Amino acid sequence: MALERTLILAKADAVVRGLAGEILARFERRGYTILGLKLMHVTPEQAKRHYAEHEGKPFFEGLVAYITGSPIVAMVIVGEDVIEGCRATIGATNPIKATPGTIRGDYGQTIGRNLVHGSDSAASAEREVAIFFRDDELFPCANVLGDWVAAK
Ligand code: D4T
Repeated sequence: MALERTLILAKADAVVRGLAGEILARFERRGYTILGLKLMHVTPEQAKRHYAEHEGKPFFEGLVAYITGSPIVAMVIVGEDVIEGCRATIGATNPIKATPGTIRGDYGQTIGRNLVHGSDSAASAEREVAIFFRDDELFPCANVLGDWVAAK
């Protein structure tokens, strides 16, 4: 077990459909701690940094347009093995393959509108948190066990 943090995005389609609260609630109910939370407009520069690994792929331009086209809700969440836990709650990338009970399995139809992002490794999480949050936008707080969780 490791105390980790992860970047979660309730993407534009989730916010437009009024599902940002439902998505946040799923992580809260697992007992994870919210360290940062904001509604924001993603710039093309932030989107390209975030999805750098997909640059050049056929879906890249559409992905950038989708995440910059309407506000998203970004969150930093902390917990024991939170990266794997959040990805399990989110479900498979393609909603049609996602298990019912997961966010994508319950609310998604297509891979191009899959509602939510979750970091896939500790290294990705650190890189991605820095794209979306300044240090002073993260708030240390007590977790479910009463332990103090630092912002870094
Ligand atoms: P994110 O990054 O949004 O949490 O998704 P995943 O980690 O589950 O999946 P990913 O990085 O492989 O894909 C990023 C993003 O690109 C969209 N996508 C992906 C797409 O529109 N068409 C595709 O063929 C693929 C592979 C969906 C998620």
